[in-house]
Amino acid sequence: MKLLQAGPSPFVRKVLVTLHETGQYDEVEMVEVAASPMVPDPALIAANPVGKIPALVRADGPTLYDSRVICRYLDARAEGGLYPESRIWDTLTLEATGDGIMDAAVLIIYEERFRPREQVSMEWIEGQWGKVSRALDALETRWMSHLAGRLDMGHIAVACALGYLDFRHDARKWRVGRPALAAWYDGFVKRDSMVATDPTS
Ligand SMILES: N[C@@H](CCC(=O)N[C@@H](CS)C(=O)NCC(=O)O)C(=O)O
Repeated sequence: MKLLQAGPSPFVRKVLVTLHETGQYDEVEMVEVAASPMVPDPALIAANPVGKIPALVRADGPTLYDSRVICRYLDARAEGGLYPESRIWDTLTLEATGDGIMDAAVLIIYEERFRPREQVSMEWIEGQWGKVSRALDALETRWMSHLAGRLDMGHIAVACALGYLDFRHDARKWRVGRPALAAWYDGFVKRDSMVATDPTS
């Protein structure tokens, strides 16, 4: 299998953490591509018409794209138990919450990176941060008992989202007012899979 990926993408990190947690990391070759909404990499578009990473090229089937699809496939392949049937809807909703934080956090970076300075909208950026902030509050108030439980894909998505906030939006200080989530993350980030995929190292 080949994983089309680039730099510190939190969506790619979800896949990498899943590969580590399910013991499949050595079965995947990493292929660096350029993920840009303005000038998409031809190699990436050939694999994923939407032009986004991650994409997983398989020898025995069509290419998979979108981290949710890839992670679920990898988990099924290794029987990793990251999508437990007994709490599947909670797990998927928590994964969507982590992904939603990533989407908004990445779009803030894109607004600043890809738009001419005079077109950058602070209102739009703050709207995106509002999504991040509300999702973090929901994690703090409603999801801590789930996060304290056995590892599933919800944990991985939330941890990758928080790691991305540390990496790109440190100045926003997401930990302030969210002590339970901060304590959970400070423990989770010590897992081997998180250490091995740390975007700052
Ligand atoms: N829902 C997708 C989101 C992936 C995504 O947004 N990837 C970004 C990099 S972090 C990307 O490829 N952006 C290029 C673009 O928007 O054209 C997933 O879960 O894989």
